[in-house]
Amino acid sequence: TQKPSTDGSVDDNEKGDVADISPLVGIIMGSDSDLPTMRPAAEILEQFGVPFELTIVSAHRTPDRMFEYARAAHKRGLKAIIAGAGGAAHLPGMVAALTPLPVIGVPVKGRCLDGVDSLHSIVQMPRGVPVATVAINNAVNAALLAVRIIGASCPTYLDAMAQYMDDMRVSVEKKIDHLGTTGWK
Ligand code: RP5
Repeated sequence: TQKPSTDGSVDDNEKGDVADISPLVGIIMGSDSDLPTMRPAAEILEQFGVPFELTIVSAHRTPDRMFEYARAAHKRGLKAIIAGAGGAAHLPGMVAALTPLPVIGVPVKGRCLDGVDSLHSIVQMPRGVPVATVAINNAVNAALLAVRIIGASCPTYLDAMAQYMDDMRVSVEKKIDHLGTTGWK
């Protein structure tokens, strides 16, 4: 496996260097038109040093590929799948039906209906087949959740998440200091 870049291509400089790193997270999406929305997930995983792969798998246009991908995912060593889709967004739910891995769904906002169609398609799963659904277009949270899932059994990623949370607190506190307060603490 070569380290994928955030646009799904492989950087020539990376070839050979990281050939043995197996991806822990799979980022899949229904169409290349989802890439601008899903790319931030890849950026977060890069930031945390989580090996990942990124590709297009469409529930409707490439159903056989979806079956193959989802059925093999855990055997290839993936620990979580982030699936983004828009409109009649069946990809996350169908993948969750086919894999025992945790699936995180990202509702992608399409050209109509403000992404509520995608949200409802992904979040309204039947009992027994969970998809952890994040907010519309919030691929960042999908990746952070994937890091937490992996971190539950890997102290390196757990510590990195604790650090991320602390950095976030500090950055908000700086803004509070900058803004000042009016009558409260
Ligand atoms: C879904 O249909 C994709 O996930 C995408 O969000 C939406 C539109 O796809 P394109 O027509 O832009 O390829 O399957």
